[in-house]
Amino acid sequence: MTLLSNKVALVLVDVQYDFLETGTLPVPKSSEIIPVITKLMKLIKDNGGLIVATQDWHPDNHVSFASNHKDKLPFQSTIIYHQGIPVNQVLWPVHCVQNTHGAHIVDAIPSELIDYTVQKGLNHNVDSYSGFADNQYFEITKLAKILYQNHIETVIIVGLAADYCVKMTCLDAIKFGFKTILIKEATRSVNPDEFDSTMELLNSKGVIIAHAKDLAIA
Ligand code: VGL
Ligand code: ZN
Repeated sequence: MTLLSNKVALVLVDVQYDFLETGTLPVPKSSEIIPVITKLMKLIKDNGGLIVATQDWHPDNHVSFASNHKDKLPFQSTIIYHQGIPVNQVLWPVHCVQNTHGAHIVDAIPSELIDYTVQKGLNHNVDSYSGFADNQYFEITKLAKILYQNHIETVIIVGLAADYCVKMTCLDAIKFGFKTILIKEATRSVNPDEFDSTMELLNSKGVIIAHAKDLAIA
């Protein structure tokens, strides 16, 4: 189906220890995607493509951590205020704290094939699900610039978690004008019940939901 060319970038979203089954914010069956991603990375590199990894990289006082709110538990929601604007925020267990093992991109991913790493979630006042921008679009990351400067036209997105950071990265990739492909076998949801509805929503917004075996070589 899809023809790979040197105008393609593979974007690895948050493939970090805290999102594995053994992490602090476990995504069910997440480790199953690692071999699929590794194979895709080799395929992309063999065809001259670019590989960019995003990395959730929070300070320990981050607003998304339930432990930083009085009387709140992980997976509850609350209203936070960012620059005076009320924002609905899901509260999470402490995860991906800067310079901890949990924030490390998993070692089974061949790091020598990653061209750029884009960190996100550094501002403690606002969460950042998308690899392109924070949740309020107050600041963008360097991801769009990296892709534009490398003349990328198509992005293939994989990683964790399908219903949060992968979803928001796909939606922003569409907004930034990229042909956007999500590989179904290379992503998993925090809430497995939301997987199918997330795929339907992304498809309705123009994201191509593809299978790893659909990727052919130009
Ligand atoms: C993520 C919740 C909080 C993700 C990151 O990578 O999907 N989810 N931080
Ligand atoms: Zn996070």
